[in-house]
Amino acid sequence: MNSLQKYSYLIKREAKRLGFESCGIAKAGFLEEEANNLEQWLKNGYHGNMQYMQNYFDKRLDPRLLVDGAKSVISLSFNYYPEELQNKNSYQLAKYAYGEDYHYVLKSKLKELIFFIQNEIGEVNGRVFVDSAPVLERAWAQKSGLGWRGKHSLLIQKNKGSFFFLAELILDLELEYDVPFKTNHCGKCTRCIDACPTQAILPNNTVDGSKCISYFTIELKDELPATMKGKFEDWMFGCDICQDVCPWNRFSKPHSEEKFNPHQDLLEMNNKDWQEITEAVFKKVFKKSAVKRTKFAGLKRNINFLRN
Ligand code: B12
Ligand code: SF4
Ligand code: SF4
Repeated sequence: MNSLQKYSYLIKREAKRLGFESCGIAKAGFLEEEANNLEQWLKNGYHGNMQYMQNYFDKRLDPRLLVDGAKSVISLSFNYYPEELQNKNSYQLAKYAYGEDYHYVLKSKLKELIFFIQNEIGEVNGRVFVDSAPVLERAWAQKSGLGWRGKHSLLIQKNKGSFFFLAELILDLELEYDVPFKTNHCGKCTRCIDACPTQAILPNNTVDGSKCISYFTIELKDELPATMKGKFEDWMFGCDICQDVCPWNRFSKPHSEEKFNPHQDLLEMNNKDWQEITEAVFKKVFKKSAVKRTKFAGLKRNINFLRN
């Protein structure tokens, strides 16, 4: 085993120990194939009011502009599929938001991973990323061999489905690179496209973010548009429809991260409980949750939209 292979092996072993289910490595460089598509996506206004998607265009396409001397992008996945689902007679919350905010939970694991690398390998510089940075996370995951992009645009793995988060480490360390995932296993299936209640999934593996229920219920700070009335089914925060109908998700297994377990009340609450929710209950049920980002008023806005 040469040193590149040895370092890659050690990193993957430690990532697994920290709870990451998959870990793949790609050579850092310019994302040529994605450049035109990203430009087109923005030109078409698919980002809606998510202004942050317009920022750092060049950095988003090249991790070497995010980390000096970057050589490797390490992509990681972390399962969030819950053991128990919400009451059926209840407004729905996206499954990723049941427990503690994943940005904090995963960031601390990524920091542990980078400390491990610095201790085992030596002076390595790098940064950790989860979701909010200008990194095209699914493109890197595919390049690192983790899986393919479904028609709903999310990353899917054959034996695991798609209910996992993605995260990255960008390092100035050369490593052994995995083979990009080249095949697509959606075939003729169009279940996600057919099931999306707002027709946000376009025919070319692209999602018009400005039409997605997740965008409306989480990202949009203004009033919800009347044209969307009656289209959100029961979703009050995020939306899992395109993943729930995906046949690959029959392989989802419950996660084992205690911090992602929901407050018991969250599972038991029904529509009436949600309609009558007080700020005190909101604070209790969503103590460290990503739902706090919409604030109490945001969740109330969404619930009222589903009600009236
Ligand atoms: C912005 C964003 C959103 C937006 C926009 C969604 C989107 N699909 O872009 C909104 C708010 C709607 C959203 C919703 C959700 N999100 Co989100 N989101 C992001 C974020 C921050 C950036 C994504 C991005 O860069 N979009 C921009 C476009 C340009 O990217 P793209 O889809 O790759 O575009 C390509 C295609 O459109 C294609 N294309 C475009 N035009 C054309 C034309 C042709 C001809 C062809 C062939 C291709 C093509 O090329 C483009 C460039 O590669 C990422 C985190 C990150 N930093 O990457 C998380 C992320 C993608 N989200 C995630 C999740 C979990 C969700 C939700 C499931 C949450 C929920 N339950 O409510 C939903 C799923 C909705 C869906 N089906 O996409 C996870 C996905 C994990 C996974 N397994 O893939 C991520 C990776 C966060 C994370 N760290 O885990 N999200
Ligand atoms: S998350 Fe819901 S609204 Fe968004 S693309 Fe998927 S099915 Fe459509
Ligand atoms: S529902 Fe079908 S088309 Fe959509 S991502 Fe899953 S396999 Fe692909």
